[in-house]
Amino acid sequence: MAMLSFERKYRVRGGTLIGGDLFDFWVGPFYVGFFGVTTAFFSLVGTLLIFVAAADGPTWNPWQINIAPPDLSVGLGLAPLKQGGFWQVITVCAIGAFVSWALREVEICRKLGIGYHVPFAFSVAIFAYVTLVVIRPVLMGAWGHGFPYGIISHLDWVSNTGYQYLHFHYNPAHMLAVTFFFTTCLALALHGALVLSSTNPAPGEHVKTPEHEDTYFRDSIGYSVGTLGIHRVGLILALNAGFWSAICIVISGPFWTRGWPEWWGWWLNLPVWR
Ligand code: 07D
Ligand code: 07D
Ligand code: U10
Repeated sequence: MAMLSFERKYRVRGGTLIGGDLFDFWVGPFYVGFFGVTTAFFSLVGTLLIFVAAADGPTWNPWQINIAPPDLSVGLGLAPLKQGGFWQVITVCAIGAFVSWALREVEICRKLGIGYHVPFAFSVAIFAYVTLVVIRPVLMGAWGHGFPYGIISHLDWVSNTGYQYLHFHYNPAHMLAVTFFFTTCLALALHGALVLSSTNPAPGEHVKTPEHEDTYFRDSIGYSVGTLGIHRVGLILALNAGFWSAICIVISGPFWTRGWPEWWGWWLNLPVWR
């Protein structure tokens, strides 16, 4: 079915979580819905506040704009706008926008009658972000532990935070997260390559079947996970990358305050070496 005639068929009312028919319409290609309105609201207000806060700073160089969280001395209190308050309101807007976007995804899934896999996956990214700017700062007792909003400044935060624990590569959850990121790339490269190799043949050649794809991996590594299976594998790998990222940062500070190399002391102290 051509895309446009399909859209005519499914673009009917219903499936909304909230607001009934109120915002149940499309603007051009975009479905709106109650959560489209809240997404638009939070992202507009949040972006506007980034500009207002930047106007207060020393530069309009997009790389150098920096909107910092409050000083650690503010603890978990509210700060004046220009001393971290902007960061706090922008954080509320960001979470409002991300969560609204996820719920808008849910409404679109309900309209289509498909599973909630996409909003679930996006929720893991939101979880990583909320871990960085809410969960970990709350556990450590100050909003000042959140990362600053700025292209270069957030990199400085990652580096500084890493070195506070001496050598972040020794964080075992960071190892898991990094491994999942690398494996996700490997899996996507293999999958993209395999699908193109069999379904996008040279001119004059036949398109091959999923059996060809299965057989390629049986021949090369002795096992094929299958054409549906590879998508499960991909999703599980990618979700684990985000999940273990959140874990690696939330344990740094709230649950482990020394250098990460020291954590491996348990290994050196195993009775078997003595
Ligand atoms: C390709 C989908 C499209 C999304 C894009 C990002 C903005 C920000 C706002 C000037 C894969 C849009 C960017 C809206 C502009 C202002 C105020 C997604 C794709 C193109 N980072 N990070 C980047 C964010 C964190 C780290 C780039 C966001 C943590 C490192 C971009 C967040 C830590 C490096 C960016 C976030 C961290 C980057 C490319 C939120 C650990 C790089 C991102 C909300 C996770 C790389 C100069 C990309 C770079 C980079 C955005 C959080 C580390 C500016 C929105 C605190 C080490 N990050 N980041 O392609 O070049 O993502 O930086 O959590 O090297 Mg970051
Ligand atoms: C948080 C983004 C969420 C995004 C959302 C959506 C918009 C809209 C609009 C485009 C989680 C945003 C959308 C704004 C845009 C339009 C229209 C994703 C998030 C909700 N590290 N490290 C990680 C590696 C080192 C350190 C994670 C590698 C050093 C710290 C990942 C290396 C030290 C932290 C990772 C390496 C160090 C991390 C990041 C190599 C520094 C974190 C991915 C090869 C000296 C962070 C939760 C992530 C983390 C994190 C990889 C090196 C420190 C596993 C490969 C040794 C302090 N590192 N790292 O989390 O876990 O994505 O954050 O050396 O905080 Mg690391
Ligand atoms: C996959 C796949 C597959 C496919 C695929 C894909 C995965 C099976 C079949 C998809 C993959 C690709 C296309 C590949 C490329 C993708 C990437 C590399 C990922 C990264 C993507 C990007 C960088 C693009 C990001 C772009 C985005 C997010 C779009 C930006 C959107 C907007 C600016 C509009 C958003 C819409 C909203 C908020 C809802 C509706 C709102 C409007 C239309 C705006 C108007 C607003 C209203 C009417 C509401 C009123 C607003 C109010 C009241 C607020 C007022 C506030 C005031 C303060 C006044 O597996 O194979 O193929 O294709």
